[in-house]
Amino acid sequence: MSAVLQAPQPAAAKKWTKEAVEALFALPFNDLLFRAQQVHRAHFDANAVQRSTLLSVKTGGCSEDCGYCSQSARHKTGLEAEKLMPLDQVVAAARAAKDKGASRFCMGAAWRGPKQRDLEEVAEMIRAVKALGLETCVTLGMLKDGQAQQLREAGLDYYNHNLDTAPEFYGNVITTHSQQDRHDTLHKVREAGIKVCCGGIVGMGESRRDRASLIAELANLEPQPDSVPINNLVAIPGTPLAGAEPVDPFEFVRTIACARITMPRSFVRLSAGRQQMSDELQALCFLAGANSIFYGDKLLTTGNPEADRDERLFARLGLQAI
Ligand code: SAM
Ligand code: DTB
Ligand code: SF4
Repeated sequence: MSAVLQAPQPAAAKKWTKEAVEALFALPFNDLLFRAQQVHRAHFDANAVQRSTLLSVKTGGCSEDCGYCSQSARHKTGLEAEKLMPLDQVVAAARAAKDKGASRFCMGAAWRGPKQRDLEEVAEMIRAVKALGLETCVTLGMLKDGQAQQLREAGLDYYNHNLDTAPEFYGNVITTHSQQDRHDTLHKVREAGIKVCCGGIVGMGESRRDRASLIAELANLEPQPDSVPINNLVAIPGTPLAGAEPVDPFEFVRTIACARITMPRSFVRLSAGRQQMSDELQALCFLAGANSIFYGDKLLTTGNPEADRDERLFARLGLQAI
């Protein structure tokens, strides 16, 4: 019998164990991709890719010590900290993103969490972006009681808050907050009726077992996240992870495939690190079930492929933007 048919299924309680995800990772590459395509096609148009544009509305000077991040005040990355961006600049960037064909606009702030005053300004941004006819997403760090509700009232569609890595590996990368803190914020977001965007990073020196454990954690969130960004580490000089060994590109594709199989109805986003990828590698990621990208020439502080390059790639692959 082919390994495809023997591939593991979630346990009866519909919980994914890290062992079951590890067994997916261990499948022959072609079998894993075939299985991911089957799942993908059962739930999505296989040729449609959603596009979100990112804007850093508050850059740098963050109190947290996340080992991958250019924006931590604890790392000497040469990044200049900026104040919260004025509303008119945010609206101009959102309008440009819409004109280029993005469907969602995601605003990121380098905070441990927002202060009440900040939150009110961000709520204004959400209202204004929403009025342009874009879906809205923000990523502001940890939320206190009542803050998610305020964001929802402003019309927020998605909140991005990543689990980032396996629970067992989290303390190797971040010490100023715990992964449980992240779960607590995700709970508040869900309770407020906001859709959850939650994923992680590959290539921080974690093992395959850790990657399987991250995917199992994400897949066991109830309900599963609406969007799952899978970031390939962008190694930033001056951060503790500047010298991290890049992950084998096929291992990255496997991670996407495992996310697709375990989270069949979620949008899986091929996220940071795309600028360093060939068109062929990106095509493999789409084949593995990625159906969302960050679109526009900048992520938060690092580069992303130019929109024109993505347009050409979509045309060559016959992909439609949604
Ligand atoms: N401060 C907020 C937080 O931590 O949730 C929001 C911004 S933070 C930059 C959002 C996410 O970007 C992180 O959780 C991480 O997954 C991703 N990220 C940050 N720097 C990265 C890098 N150098 N390479 C890949 N992903 C990165
Ligand atoms: C996510 O998972 N990836 C995005 C978004 N959510 C906010 C951020 C990627 C940041 C990459 C490094 C940088 O540009 O600073
Ligand atoms: Fe701050 Fe977020 Fe960067 Fe961590 S990932 S240092 S919380 S901006």
